[in-house]
Amino acid sequence: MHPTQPMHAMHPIAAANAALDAPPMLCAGHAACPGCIDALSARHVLAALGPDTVAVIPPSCMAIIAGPQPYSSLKIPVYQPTLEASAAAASGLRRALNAQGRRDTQVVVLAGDGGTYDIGLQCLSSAAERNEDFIYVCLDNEGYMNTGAQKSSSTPQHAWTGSTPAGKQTGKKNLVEIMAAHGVPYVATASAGHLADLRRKVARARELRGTRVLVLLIPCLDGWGLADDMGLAAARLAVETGAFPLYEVEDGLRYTLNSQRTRPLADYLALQGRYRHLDAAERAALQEQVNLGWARLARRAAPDTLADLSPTSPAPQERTPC
Ligand SMILES: Cc1ncc(C[n+]2csc(CCOP(=O)(O)OP(=O)(O)O)c2C)c(N)n1
Ligand code: SF4
Ligand SMILES: [Mg+2]
Repeated sequence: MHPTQPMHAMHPIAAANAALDAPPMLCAGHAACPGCIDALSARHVLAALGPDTVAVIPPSCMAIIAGPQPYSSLKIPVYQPTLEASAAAASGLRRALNAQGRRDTQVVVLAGDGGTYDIGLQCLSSAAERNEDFIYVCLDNEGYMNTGAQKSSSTPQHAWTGSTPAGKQTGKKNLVEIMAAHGVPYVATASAGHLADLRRKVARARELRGTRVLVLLIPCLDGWGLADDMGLAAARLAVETGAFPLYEVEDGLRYTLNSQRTRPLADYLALQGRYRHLDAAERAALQEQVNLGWARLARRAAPDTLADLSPTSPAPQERTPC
């Protein structure tokens, strides 16, 4: 418990777990770091998908949380591929299920950012180009966390990691834009700090076919230097400061912004040990990056953004899910 919380207050994670409105597919007693919202996020995603789901989980915190068979914490079948092969494994599972006539069984990937932004990106890009029929959830904790917090291409600029002790020199790769540029049916960001929005997006992804991608921000208690009850608070601040805007992109074209920017980035940075070494210029530079990213997103989500597309312009290439 945080010292400022009253003793009788429910732990934020317990409160978010209590908000589950379907039977849990992820049981208690798993191996996540206490207080981490990786498990909480997966629990809500899987509950929204339901029991007729097969999971693909590459090496990551989520693989540790799922645990080895026969001691899995998940109530659904799990296939653990190599770190680079999640999207190929999901493609193959989808085709095998289709061959068995199980077209309604969902295939979901639960992968980390290292396995998505870096090591599995070629594989995910190929699957997206074929519009393979699965839901890909990136549990983005902005680093290779279960191996000791090394930087990934999702780590933001200036953040400390075990392999960037003076702060990362380059910026965070924009996975949503990369996937949206593939023209897949659905790409969205979501957060366990905004559960109703998260559940709605999983439900939306579930009703579509083809490659659907959800990016969930997972503040890593250890890797980000957070107190063990600050995971949800950090997730909410990421959204409220615009560091992690909630938005959706359909067919690579239609942008919908689902969150507002109500606080300065400094509130989010102050919570985290990984930014403790920053000077004022670096803090200002990060705020400027957020401002630019927000302005670009707001312009894409503006109602008249698609108005310029002439009805006579060539129709996008017709694609059906494999
Ligand atoms: C090709 C390859 N390189 C390195 C590893 C070792 N490894 C296992 S898990 C992992 C970290 C994965 O990071 P991420 O995907 O971000 O998941 P997280 O642990 O942060 O949840 C690494 C480097 C591996 N399994 N395969
Ligand atoms: S290493 Fe970080 S992201 Fe992984 S389970 Fe622990 S707190 Fe969560
Ligand atoms: Mg990671």
